[in-house]
Amino acid sequence: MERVYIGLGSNLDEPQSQLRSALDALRQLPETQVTAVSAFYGSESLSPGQPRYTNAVAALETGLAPLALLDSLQAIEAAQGRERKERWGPRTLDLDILLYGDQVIDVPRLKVPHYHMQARPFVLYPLAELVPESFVLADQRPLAKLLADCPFVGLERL
Ligand code: PH2
Ligand code: MG
Ligand code: MG
Repeated sequence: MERVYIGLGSNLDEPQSQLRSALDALRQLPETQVTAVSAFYGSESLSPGQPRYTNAVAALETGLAPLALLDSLQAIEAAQGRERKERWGPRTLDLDILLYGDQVIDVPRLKVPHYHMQARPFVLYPLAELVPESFVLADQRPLAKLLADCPFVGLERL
């Protein structure tokens, strides 16, 4: 079993309900337990002119291999009406693998740790609720330094 952190995001069709449905779907995955869920946070989209996002992070213990987990997450996104028309388009549901144990994964379909997660307050602050005090990112920055480098700006704890 590996400890995995999933970033959840939605900015279409009742985002908070989308996140709650996605958490239920994660709880149904084989070989998987959802061990913790952060608070929900609201923020402006990084892409101007889009609806506000709701984001959260979930901690999982899973026996699914990284690409099997990715397949499962994409199936949940599709089941909740995710349409992939444009990169960074508005979406009913986005499920991103942020961390998969301490593995570094770099294949065309999947890059872990998730790109730029340390620069996005809507990922870092919910993640910080769940990781142990001793957490360090691959670049060796401890959590306190990561948070200091990424101020809690524009985030609303819901
Ligand atoms: N996700 C994006 C683009 N912009 N903005 C916010 N606030 N939250 C997101 O999850 C987000 C975004 C692409 O994945
Ligand atoms: Mg994303
Ligand atoms: Mg994604």
